[in-house]
Order: sequence, then C-alpha cells, then structure tokens
Amino acid sequence: MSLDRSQQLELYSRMLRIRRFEEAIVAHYPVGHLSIGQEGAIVGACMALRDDDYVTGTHRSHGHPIGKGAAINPLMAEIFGKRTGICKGLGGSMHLTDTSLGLICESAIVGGGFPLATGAGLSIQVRKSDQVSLCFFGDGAANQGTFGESINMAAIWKLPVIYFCENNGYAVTTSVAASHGQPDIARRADGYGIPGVIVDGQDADAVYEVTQAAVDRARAGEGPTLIEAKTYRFDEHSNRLAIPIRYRSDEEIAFHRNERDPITLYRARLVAGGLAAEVEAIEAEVTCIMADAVQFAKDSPEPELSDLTDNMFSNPINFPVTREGIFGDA
Ligand SMILES: Cc1ncc(C[n+]2csc(CCOP(=O)(O)OP(=O)(O)O)c2C)c(N)n1
Ligand SMILES: [Mg+2]
Repeated sequence: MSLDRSQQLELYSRMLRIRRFEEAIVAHYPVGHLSIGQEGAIVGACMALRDDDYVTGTHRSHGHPIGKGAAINPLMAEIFGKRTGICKGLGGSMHLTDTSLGLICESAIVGGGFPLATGAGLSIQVRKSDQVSLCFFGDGAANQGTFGESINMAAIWKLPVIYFCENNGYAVTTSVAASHGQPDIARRADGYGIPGVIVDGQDADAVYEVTQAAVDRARAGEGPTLIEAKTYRFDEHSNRLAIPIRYRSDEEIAFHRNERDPITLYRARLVAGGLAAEVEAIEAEVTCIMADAVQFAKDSPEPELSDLTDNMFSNPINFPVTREGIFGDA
C-alpha cells in the first residue's frame, strides 16, 4: 500500500520540520543529538502509525515526536529548558516526547527502549486493543542484552511490536563493521523466528511501505517484525561534542550529504510528480513554524524551583527546596 499525495506532502512537511527544528537548535540553543540525515527513516516509519499507537525512542530524540506529528512549540521550549516545554523544561533534549501521541518516552539509556516497547505491546495484547508499539533504536543498541531478551519474548507471545533500527553506521565513533559479527541487523530476526526486513532509510516511501506491512501484521495478531533502515548521521554524534579521533572520512560524509539526503530525494520525487507549488508552500510554512517556536521558547518563563518535586509518581520529599540546595535551611 502506498501513500496518497496528501500523505506524501505531510511526510515531506514532517521531515522538513525535523531538519529545520534541529537547525534552529544549532543556531539558538546548541544542545543534543541531531537526527539530521535520518528524517526519511523516522517519518517513513511514523506515517504508518495511528495517533494512538505507541512509540519509544532514544537519546536522539527530536525526530520521533516531530515524526509522529507533535506540536512544535512545546518541543522547542523544552530544548530551551522552559516551563512551557513538553516536559515542563525538566527533561531536555534527550527526553523530548509527547504522551498525547502515544510516545511513551525517549530513553537515553542505550537499549532501554526495547523492554518498554515490549511491555507496551504486552499491555495492548492484554487489553485486546488493536494498537501497535514501535521501538526506535540504533545499531549500537542492537548489541545490548535487552535486544535479544525483548525480541524473543515478543516473538513467542506474538506481541504487536515493530522493532525499528535506525542503522546510521556508527555508535558514537564505533562503526557497525567494527562491532557487529555480520553487518545486517535485520538478519538476526531469523534467530527469533520473526520477519526481518532491510530497507533504504533514505527513501521515505520505501520505509513507509515496509513499516505498514509490519503494522498490518502486528494488528492481525501475527507478532513482531524487525526492520532495519540503513541511514546516515550527517552531523557529529552530539551537538558541540569535540571528537578527537577521525572515525569516518570527509568523502563519506560528503557523499551522504550530497547524494543521499532523504529530504532532497523526496522533494525531487514530489516535484517530478507535479507538486512543486505545494512543496514550496510547505517550505514557507515550516520556516514560519520554526520562527514562531523559537520566539515562543525565548519568551517563555523558566521553571520554578518548586517544579523540581512536582509531577512525580510519588513525592516523598517533605523538606523545603531552596536555591542553596535541597538540604538548605529556608
Ligand atoms: C547503557 C548505555 N551505555 C552507554 C551510553 C553512552 N552512549 C550514548 S549514545 C551511545 C551510542 C549509541 O549508538 P546507537 O545505538 O547506534 O545510536 P546513535 O547514537 O547512532 O543514534 C552511547 C554508547 C548510554 N547512554 N547508555
Ligand atoms: Mg548508530
């Protein structure tokens, strides 16, 4: 099943929102791990999901909520650490999420999303709901023990989970070639008796199609699928992180930026399909959305000190919290 034209335009808009959001961060509040270069994989996958489907994410956390269609202002304010942020300014760049859209969390613990997404899948099965749960993870996370433990359980219980690897070729400075016995993570699916699919992560339509097939399978009660989108991180592992070693060549980076940019490739496809005017309108709109979001974030108030102990599942802290520290006198 393919996306119709209006869905393709929405897909383009969401990819562009991720790119412009992160460019705004670099310009105004340079923190975090950027998804630039990986937008095709993220949004292609999210377009196969309903609003009430669950998603877990990673430390590279800006793309997933935007890919699922979250409002931009609260996400930007969160980056700026403001009270109007989606996590009230207390989560920050690695925990951007929007629970109103089924985003359970973005986990900065590498491999931490597997059990959470699997648990959400179990919850769906117990409640006899027809939702699905999608777990974004990186190639580095695939070598955590939680990968095998979670996927095996989902396989034997036929949980409605899609394990979606954004394989960008590196875990910080460690290449897939240096850390995986065989480089195709999706081939591991065979060991759990579930389908494994490799897809070009820079082709958002192709990503959508394989994810939609996995979602249909999960909703039909046939269990999990492991998808591996081959993608590429254009920027450094983390914004402003100075990496003292050369672990990839300038030629490699230039090739991906110039020849394999998922947004450029998708734009060309839409324009060739006669949608140039619509594409330009989206580009103008996204520029305005980001300018508004940055202004909103700048104008928003800082959190109050008392916010520190609010919004907890239980709040055992019964002493005054002061600027001098939680054990202060006042
Ligand atoms: C359990 C754990 N170990 C180590 C780290 C430090 N760390 C943060 S990101 C990262 C690399 C993750 O690589 P990958 O899963 O490929 O995701 P990518 O950064 O490429 O998106 C590491 C080792 C961590 N956050 N959690
Ligand atoms: Mg990686």
